[in-house]
Amino acid sequence: MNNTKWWQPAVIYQIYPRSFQDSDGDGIGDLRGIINRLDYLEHLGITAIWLSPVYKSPNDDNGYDISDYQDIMSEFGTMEDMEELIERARLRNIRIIMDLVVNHTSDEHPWFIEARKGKDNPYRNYYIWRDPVNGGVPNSLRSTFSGSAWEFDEASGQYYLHLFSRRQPDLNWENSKVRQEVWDMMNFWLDKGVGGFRMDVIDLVGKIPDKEITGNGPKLHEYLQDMNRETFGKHDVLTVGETWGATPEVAKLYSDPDRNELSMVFQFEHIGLDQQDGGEKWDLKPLDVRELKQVLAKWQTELGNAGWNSLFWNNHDLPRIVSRWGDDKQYRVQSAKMFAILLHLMKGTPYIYQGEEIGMTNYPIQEISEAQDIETINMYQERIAEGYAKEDIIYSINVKGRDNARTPVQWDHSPNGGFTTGEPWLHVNPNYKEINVEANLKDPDSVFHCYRKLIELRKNNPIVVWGDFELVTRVPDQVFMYFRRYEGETWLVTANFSREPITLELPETGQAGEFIIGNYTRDDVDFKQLQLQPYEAFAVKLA
Ligand code: TEU
Repeated sequence: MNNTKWWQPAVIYQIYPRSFQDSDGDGIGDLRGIINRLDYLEHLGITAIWLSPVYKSPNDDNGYDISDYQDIMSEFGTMEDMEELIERARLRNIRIIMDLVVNHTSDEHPWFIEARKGKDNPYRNYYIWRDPVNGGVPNSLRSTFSGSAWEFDEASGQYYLHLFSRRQPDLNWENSKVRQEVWDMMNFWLDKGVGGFRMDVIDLVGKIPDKEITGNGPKLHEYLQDMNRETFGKHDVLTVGETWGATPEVAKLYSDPDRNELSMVFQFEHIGLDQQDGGEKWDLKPLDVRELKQVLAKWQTELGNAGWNSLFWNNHDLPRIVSRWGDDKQYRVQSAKMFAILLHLMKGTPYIYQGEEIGMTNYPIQEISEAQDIETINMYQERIAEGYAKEDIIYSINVKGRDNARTPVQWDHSPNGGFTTGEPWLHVNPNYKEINVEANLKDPDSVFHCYRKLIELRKNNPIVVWGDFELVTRVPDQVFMYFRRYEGETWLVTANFSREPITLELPETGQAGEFIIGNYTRDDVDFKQLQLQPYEAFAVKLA
């Protein structure tokens, strides 16, 4: 393919710096820690790192509340460290993708400090202010982190909008000065040689608060086309938008190359499948594998050539997939590999979230005092006030809470899993003695080696990058099976989503050829009588 972009055959690794590797014993991960682990990431084989925010921040939302876009959080290091990371990664052909958080700033950003000085301040219009309505909030917009999205400012008698924490005031994108500030800041980072941007809640920047429109506002795509032209369009970078409400139709608007917006978006349709209709993420229902198959297959086929998928199970906001939809006890290793094989042989760019590649699990809490995450803590307080039972809230937190993904990376069996010599900012999962990088590296059958092999398969087989996808529908509900086809070659990928063995009869599939990868040792693949073990997954070429 002539028009291949570097990010199409790529695999991206997400680092949540606070929890990755501490180098100075303060209990908080840092840039030096990442630099020290580049060998490991190169060994895994990844193409780029998506770095969650490292900018200056008071950490109300762990760096997603930025007080200076052109400076580094002091706990993480200095701008020199950042430049060193970019350069040392580049020497290994690893690019650094920055997190672009421009829906909002911190309330400690100088723009907001100025803005709240009064209605006449030149920065006032950088944010969204409204007069009270009937002595109360302007309207019923809610914050993702519970409560009203409007916060009253005593001094001026007006409310400001915050779709997240009250310490994350929303920027006013209708103000062209704000957009220019964002472009300038992006160019500052592009000039430093970054490999692109992951764009935090980018679908919100076209909001019309007065009409209670937040996602997919009318000017959203115009803004993104401007952004592309004014900033990264001149560079060979990856841009991925975080777009919670995207459908395939909407995703094409962002990622159709002819429209000059983004490389791809994160879609979250599969992520909502264990959430009750009309409820919040905390209102749980069991996963129906049939729905998962239908949703992922739809995304695989509907983007066509006017878009590009990103593939992920995990990020810093989501529970660990092996605990969520797999079995993190008896079949932890098998189910972790099953999710890897199933996703990494699909079409799109896969994202691995730190620790996923060694099969890290959720870590349940007993008391809310053990939680660190603002979303979790605010929701707990709100639901307690509304009369929910404490046990039920804690249960939901253990299933869905964001701290699950944020416990420190488990490097070895030394105290704190080798993450820090100090007191870790968030509890280390006590299973670190068994589940850690060192043990994974030693064991050729580990989850790590499965991920490593999958990354290599993608690099060496165009069918993984470009092949057409077809879901196999004549299989039991718990079996996820698909074909990839490219230039006369066909691969079949299959996964058993249950703890029970399943026998399949698929004589029409023909003869199996070369075995590509699997999470069990098998002698052969016989489609007339195919016995799948609990959580078994494999890929095989058709003869
Ligand atoms: O997340 C957007 C977002 O909507 C999340 O808060 C999400 O709804 C929730 O966590 C699902 O569990 C992005 C970042 O990924 C998140 O870490 C930030 O807290 C948020 O934006 C605000 O910047």
